[in-house]
Amino acid sequence: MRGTLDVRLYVVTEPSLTPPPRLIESCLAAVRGGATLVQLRDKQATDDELLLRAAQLRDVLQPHGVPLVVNDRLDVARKVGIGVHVGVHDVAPVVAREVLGPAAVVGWSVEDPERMPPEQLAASSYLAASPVWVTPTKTDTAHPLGPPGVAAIRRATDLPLVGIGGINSPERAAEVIRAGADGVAVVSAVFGADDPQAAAARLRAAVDEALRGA
Ligand code: TZP
Ligand code: MG
Repeated sequence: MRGTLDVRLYVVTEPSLTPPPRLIESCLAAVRGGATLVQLRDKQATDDELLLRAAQLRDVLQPHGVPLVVNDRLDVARKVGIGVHVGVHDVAPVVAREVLGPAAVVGWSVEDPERMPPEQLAASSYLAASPVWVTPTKTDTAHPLGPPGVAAIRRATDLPLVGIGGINSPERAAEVIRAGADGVAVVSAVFGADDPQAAAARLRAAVDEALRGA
């Protein structure tokens, strides 16, 4: 594994699949199944709701040693003392790094291996190749990178790298790892499953096996 951050199984919340009453329990189930990193992604919550959920999740994940990042919201990350994940249309990693300091987790979505300025890479803790495949979970994505796009990003950087988008089976998870990623980021494959813990465990096993073969 490259870097020190464990990105083997990265779960991303989605309000329609992890509604607030079940948010904490869903994330803990994913962690019991082997999730190593959690992103709170909720574009509907009010500021107060997001702050509260972020603080609650931070507290329940902390004993498991699983870091929490919040999608987009640098202000929330700063107030709650967690990391942030930014995309191409959000604040740049250098800005997030400046605000959150050297120890924070700053994740960056990359849609094009040709557009990864060195200063943004230097400010990032990990990269998410986005999307690997078309996904119904997020339709306003860039053109899918496919495993070859993941491989191109891998060639350009040693940062911890995950694929995201359409990773809906252990087979696809293994394909992303074989392309050079260190882990996979998923929404529906875990949180859309009847048994999120078991689904996470199956994905994690596929990732671990593919990493052993990498
Ligand atoms: N960013 C790029 S694709 C995506 C996000 C948040 C959604 C991934 O969802 P799923 O269900 O794992 O395909
Ligand atoms: Mg974003």
